[in-house]
Amino acid sequence: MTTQAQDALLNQKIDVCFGHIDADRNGTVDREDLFTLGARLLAEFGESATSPKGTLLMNGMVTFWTAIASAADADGDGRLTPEEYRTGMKGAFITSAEGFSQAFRPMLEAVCKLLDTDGDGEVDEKEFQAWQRVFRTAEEDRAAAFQALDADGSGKLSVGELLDAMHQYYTSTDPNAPGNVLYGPSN
Ligand SMILES: [Ca+2]
Ligand SMILES: [Ca+2]
Ligand SMILES: [Ca+2]
Repeated sequence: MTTQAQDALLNQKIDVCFGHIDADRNGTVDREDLFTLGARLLAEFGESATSPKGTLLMNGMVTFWTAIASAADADGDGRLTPEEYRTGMKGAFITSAEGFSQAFRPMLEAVCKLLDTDGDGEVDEKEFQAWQRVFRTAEEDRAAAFQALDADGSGKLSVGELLDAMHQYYTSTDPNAPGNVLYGPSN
């Protein structure tokens, strides 16, 4: 059960995520939107969709989409309204730790592999910023988010730290969860 304040926090964060996916900005999200986002991410990092990293990302997106659509596409039209998207995120991933680890985490891991261009297990600020630019996060928010998450000021985030922040962002109902600032302090 979530309180009204927890639900409001979740809705606010889920709506930001909806904005990331609604590539054509027509107010609903569908598979094509998600693939467009994936293609933009791959282009930003110079990967093809058929490379190992590209395949991992696109497969992760298919799994994610299948799970959220089956939880939320009430009218079966293949599109999710913001309201359906909230329902889907909560039903498929937030109230189900198993759903998160099976159908959401693989996509997030694929994103991290893409960002960690040299494969040393760390993401630097330039890579972090490039990813956030694809998500249309405002420049000042991108910089603030990186600083907040890079707690030891090393200029890098480990993939583990980034995955923890993502997990908190997408699922935590705690207003003080550090990962809430992933897409900017205003969220
Ligand atoms: Ca759309
Ligand atoms: Ca629908
Ligand atoms: Ca790296």
